[in-house]
Amino acid sequence: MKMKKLASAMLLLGTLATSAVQADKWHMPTPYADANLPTQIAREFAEEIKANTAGELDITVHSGASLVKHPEIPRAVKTGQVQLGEVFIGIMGNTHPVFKHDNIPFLATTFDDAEKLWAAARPEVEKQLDKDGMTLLYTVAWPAQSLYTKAPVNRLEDLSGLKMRAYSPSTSRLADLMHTTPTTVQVPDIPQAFSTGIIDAMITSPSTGVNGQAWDYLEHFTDVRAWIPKNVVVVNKRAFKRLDDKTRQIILDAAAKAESEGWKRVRVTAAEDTKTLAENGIQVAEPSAELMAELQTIGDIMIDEWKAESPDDVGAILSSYR
Ligand code: PCA
Repeated sequence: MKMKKLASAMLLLGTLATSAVQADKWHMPTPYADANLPTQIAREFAEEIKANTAGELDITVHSGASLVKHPEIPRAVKTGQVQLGEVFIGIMGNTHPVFKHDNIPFLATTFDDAEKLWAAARPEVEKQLDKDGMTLLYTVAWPAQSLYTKAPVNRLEDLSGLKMRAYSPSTSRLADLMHTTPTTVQVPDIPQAFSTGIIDAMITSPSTGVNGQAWDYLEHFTDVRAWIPKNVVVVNKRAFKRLDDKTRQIILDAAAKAESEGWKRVRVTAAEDTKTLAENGIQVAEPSAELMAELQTIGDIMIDEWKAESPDDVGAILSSYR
């Protein structure tokens, strides 16, 4: 009896001693490389938390999917294999339709509208993540998604039969509706996929084109600005709950700052990177009215399909956005 008491007292003391002395080391896998804005913001977020907790919470950012492969990041956070992580919202589109708000063509095509769409979608996204054991911390938007091809594109027919890169369930569907063949390719594999003919076209940001030196393997950028997708940073719910109030607040404050920095800086990045594409010899063109009309028709189809998947959840997002 006495021994048992002593042992548990020592155990308690041990726990207290470790939590007082040892800093918590957390791991944060992110999908994209260091040159990307979301990764830069993730590093600033981690530094801010380390500084404001006087080193008590030390988050290591593992960029470029170096610790966990991109499609596996949500599960790694959910199961507590890592404490937090970053993910492209669209890749969770098959988990629940609320995540598809992020890849719907022509729903929100300016940064102001994308911010409004996010304000409308956020409660639904938060609810769904919470059900999956994750707490939402912040998002970072990408520049608007535009069309990269080898030949000029004036109408949809010019793309017919091409192999189109897809990076989410919604973009696979989009490729189908464009009469192209969707092929899933991760960002680091884009240059090789183009040069070996695995893909002939893609829709992504000027930033991803610049990072992958798109001028080495294609000539045309048609600035359709079809949607503005986002990455989201999530923390394991239990890991977050275990922290004291003060630390939790430090994380939430750093998250709010990361999010507002993201919305501010992506506007600058978008303009700079579009300029860089042109400077390197890519033909940057405004889309023809015909192409835009055709793409918008596809956007309307995708909104209808999306609504049909989950009328209540999706309806809530659409009505509060509109
Ligand atoms: N770049 C990432 C996501 C959106 C973007 O602009 C990609 O192409 O996978």
